[in-house]
Amino acid sequence: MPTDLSADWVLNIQSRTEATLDRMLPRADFPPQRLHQAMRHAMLGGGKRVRPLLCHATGEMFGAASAALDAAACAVELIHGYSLVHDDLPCMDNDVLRRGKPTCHVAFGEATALLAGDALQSLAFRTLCDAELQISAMRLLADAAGSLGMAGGQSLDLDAVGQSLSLQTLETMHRKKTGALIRAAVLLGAYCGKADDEDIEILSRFAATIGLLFQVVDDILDAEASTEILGKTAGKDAKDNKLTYISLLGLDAARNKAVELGRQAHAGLDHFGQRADRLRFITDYIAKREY
Ligand code: GRG
Repeated sequence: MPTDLSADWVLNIQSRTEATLDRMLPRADFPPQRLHQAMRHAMLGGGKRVRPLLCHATGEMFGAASAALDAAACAVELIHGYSLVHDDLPCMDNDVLRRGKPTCHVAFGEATALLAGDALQSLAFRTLCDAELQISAMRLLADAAGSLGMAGGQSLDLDAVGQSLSLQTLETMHRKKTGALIRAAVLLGAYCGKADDEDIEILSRFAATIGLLFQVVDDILDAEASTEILGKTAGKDAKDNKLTYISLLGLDAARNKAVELGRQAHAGLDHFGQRADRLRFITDYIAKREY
């Protein structure tokens, strides 16, 4: 697939996601206005929309209807948005900037940001109901977001502060914290297209691989930024000395691991031939992203 066509496709899905979220989110002037403004602040006007891209790319492989894909893609993105709002709170990472804007609690206060995250999560499931997707899609998203998925991964991350982790434990945490939602994005697309069990199994393995790739690249970018900005030793998170792939493996080995995960992800798509070209493009986009 020519790269420029894929780049156009990415822009198209990103703007389609923005427009669909804009329609789904309650209007800012509808009461309770402050809560609705906070939800819109968190969701609109930023983000790479990696999860919607994965959902659409997978669904298109199986000829899924675009309305169902819009709903599924936005449902995953709403869960992602909620997780970022809560992750930025003072009781978690205490971040002041997100997607180039003040974080939700900085703009609207802590209590409203907490509620906005809660309401975004509810809206995600409401969105799946509207699309009349099967119960299995709701179960998939609920499992990915809950205590055995993303929220559980965040809990393991909190428990790990100040501890020395093995590579295996670090990967278990990331598989849950970021990997579970990435897997849900891919599989929701497959569900929308009624993919068969064998294809779901292959896509599930592919999604697990790009979930780890996403995290290794994130750690590399963080390490490079903290080394550049603060002149810190590579491997420690700029804020709280969190353990990362860099602190466990070193920067060069982490870069090699990213290359190897990218190779594994591509190999996992061989089964689908050219149909999976968009997923190949997104894999490279995740591997080579610079922000
Ligand atoms: C609070 C329940 C709860 C969970 C939080 C996902 C998560 C768990 C926290 C995010 C913390 C973080 C920065 C993790 C690194 C990987 C990650 C998810 C980065 C942000 O995702 P991107 O790069 O962001 O897809 P955009 O803004 O492009 O959507």
